[in-house]
Amino acid sequence: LNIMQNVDFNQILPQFKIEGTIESVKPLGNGLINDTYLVVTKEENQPNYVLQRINDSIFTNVELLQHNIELVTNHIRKKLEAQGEEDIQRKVLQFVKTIDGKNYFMDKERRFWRIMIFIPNAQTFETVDTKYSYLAGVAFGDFEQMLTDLPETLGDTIPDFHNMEFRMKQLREVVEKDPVGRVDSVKEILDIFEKDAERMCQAERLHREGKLPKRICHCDTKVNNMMFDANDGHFLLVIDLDTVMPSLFFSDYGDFLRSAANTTAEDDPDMNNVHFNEDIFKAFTKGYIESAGKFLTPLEIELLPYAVELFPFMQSVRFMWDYLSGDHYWKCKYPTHNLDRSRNQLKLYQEVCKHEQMMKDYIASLQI
Ligand code: GN1
Ligand code: MG
Repeated sequence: LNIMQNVDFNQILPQFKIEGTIESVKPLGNGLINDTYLVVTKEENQPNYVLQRINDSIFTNVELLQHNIELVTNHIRKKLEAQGEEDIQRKVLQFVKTIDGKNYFMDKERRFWRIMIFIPNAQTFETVDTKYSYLAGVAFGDFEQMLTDLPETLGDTIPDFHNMEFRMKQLREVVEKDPVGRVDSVKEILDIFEKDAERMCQAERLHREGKLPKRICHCDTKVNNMMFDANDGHFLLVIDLDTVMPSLFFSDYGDFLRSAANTTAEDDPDMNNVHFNEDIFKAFTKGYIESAGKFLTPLEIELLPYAVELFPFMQSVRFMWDYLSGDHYWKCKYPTHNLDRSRNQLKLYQEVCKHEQMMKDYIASLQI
């Protein structure tokens, strides 16, 4: 096998109980955090695999991370079996154990690896139309529903991950230190953050007051984390389970619209391209309320428009934090990549805010 990015796959792959003869290993997808490879086997009747190097500077507790994922996938698999689902292999991720029976492998360089079975005949999208948005809405509601009775509580893979108060604190700390001297150039943006910070932190306050529960969410519901059948487009499964953990329930709803209802990519440097797509909002919301409406509280439903505003705002703050820190978190292709991402998400936030009344009216119309 070839050696890619200084990785000797011959050291890693034999550690896992994979079946078939390995033909090739090549990079897969465009994740911004982990490195992902497709492992192709020669035999027709053997699966292909997805090998991932877990970014352990972000997921510092790999043991907990993999434990969470195992609990979640096992739980979903049981539910699907009980429902008599026939296509289980394509409806939930299946991780492959190592020869020692573990769900990850640490190599000599202390790099962490995991393998899952490749989902055949499936596709992901970077953008969605209204039909897929509607399906995604139903799917995320169902996904959360299946996890409402998970018997064990999941650990916080990344503590305070979607906690807006924490994200503001992180930002303020880096602004204070200004380690790479970029603060002066972004003062105007920082002022906008500060102006709206208190309003954006209302969910954490409501949680502290006991009014808003934290339950198990996916916490990374970008469009490209869902898979659909390659032939007829029916929804298959939710992937990228790294951040499945207790969070505010409207997390997944808000975060999906952050990527799906943006009329351009999250890193488009031309802010004139950034608008909020009302039709995508409506289609997704319809699907989500149809499935999740059964278990959301009235307050959670009331806060849905707020969630659509919160996620681009939070993402803008997070990208800015990384920009001011010197770009250690997200992979960057050029020096102001994180700055462009931050400006893009701030513009999206401002666009969403203009649609607040429309969102409220639409949600109210669905519940009648
Ligand atoms: C990261 O791993 P990926 O690319 O799906 C990030 C999300 C951000 C997203 C922005 C663990 O997701 O929270 O919304 O980038 N995941 C983590 O593109 O920080
Ligand atoms: Mg992803």
